[in-house]
Amino acid sequence: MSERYEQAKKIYAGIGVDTDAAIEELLKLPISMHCWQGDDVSGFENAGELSGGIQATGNYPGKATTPEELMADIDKALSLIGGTHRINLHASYAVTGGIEVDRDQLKPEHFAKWVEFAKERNLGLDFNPTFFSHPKAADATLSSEVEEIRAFWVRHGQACIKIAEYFANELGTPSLVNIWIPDGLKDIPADRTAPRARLKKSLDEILSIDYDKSKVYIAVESKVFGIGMESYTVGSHEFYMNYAAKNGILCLLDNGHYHPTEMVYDKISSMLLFSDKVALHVTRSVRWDSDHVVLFDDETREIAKEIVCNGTDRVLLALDFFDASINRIAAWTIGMRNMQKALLWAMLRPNKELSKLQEERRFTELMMLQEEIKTFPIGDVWAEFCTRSGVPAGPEWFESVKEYENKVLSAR
Ligand code: RNT
Ligand code: ZN
Repeated sequence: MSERYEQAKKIYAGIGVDTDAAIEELLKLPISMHCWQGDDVSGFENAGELSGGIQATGNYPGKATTPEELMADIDKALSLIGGTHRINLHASYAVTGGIEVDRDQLKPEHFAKWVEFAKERNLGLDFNPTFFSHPKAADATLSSEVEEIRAFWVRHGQACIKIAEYFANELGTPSLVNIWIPDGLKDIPADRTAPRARLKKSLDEILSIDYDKSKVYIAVESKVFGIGMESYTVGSHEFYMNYAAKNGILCLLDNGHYHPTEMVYDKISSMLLFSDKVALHVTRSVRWDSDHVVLFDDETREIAKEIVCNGTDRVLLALDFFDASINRIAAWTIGMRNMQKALLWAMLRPNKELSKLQEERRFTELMMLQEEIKTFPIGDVWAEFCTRSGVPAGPEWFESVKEYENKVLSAR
């Protein structure tokens, strides 16, 4: 143990915080790392343009274009991120050996390579049906007025549940299936109800299949608007919050998906008073749902505080950003490490004491203490966490990313 850590440990002990306990907790706290930062949400289907009103901007060289490349890049990133991990996959990342398999025909076998990858590295897997970047998603998916198209996407949703069940069985850890659809309208709708009624029916049909609820968690992700769908989003927050509550499934809150002053960190406690668990996509939106890399900023820290104070086992935590303008492996590493730093920051607060000050309305003291601890030596505790998990503690990790870029990425 470093001298600096020993010092920091004493300083935190002075406010009643056990740094060793925090490090131990962080080591066990899984974050689901999204595979799609590795290739700008392209997937392996050669589907062409990314659609659905989401956009990855930039064209930094060396993007992964095959399963082997993406897996190698994930390995590189994971070698620089301490603690416990999960990988969050999208259906468009099926490994079909060059054979075209449409989304409604996807089977567990098309993800066997990912299961093998996860097993070898002791990772959990989460899953997302891909309701975008597909010819049948040009107008609408689960809310489509064209019965054949709606039925196609229902079958896709059902296929994905079966794949997640396979993940859970193989890996011995539950798998989260998150449903996000891009359905919406550019301009003022004449009828806001009909598409939502069809979405409701489609979700009912997806959930009607037989699956093990202790192994597969299903979540629905709302959004306020998307590019090209500025006036109306079928899967709005109210729609999904009500749907999830009534049907015993989960809500997934993406902090890029609300009005700019509406904060996800303020929603978590409310969700958890009515539901056993909540799922999150942590991202950073700059002026819109731009999916910038997660930073160690106020918003991320407040989200982390809610996770820690409400129970880390009640929040299914995933990241969701895709920056194509910088080294993609560094983007993953920075975002994951920042999420972990924010969690550590939250664990290093004397949360019970602070809550007591609030309950007793001792607001002067509360402000004083919250501000004082901002300059406590969290960096030394972070370095200890990194050392214990066998990853570089400081900016030196970037050297190995540069080396990988020179050797591997630049040869692509
Ligand atoms: C889009 C949603 C969704 C996607 C991923 C790729 O706005 O946030 O979660 O980012 O499924
Ligand atoms: Zn999201």
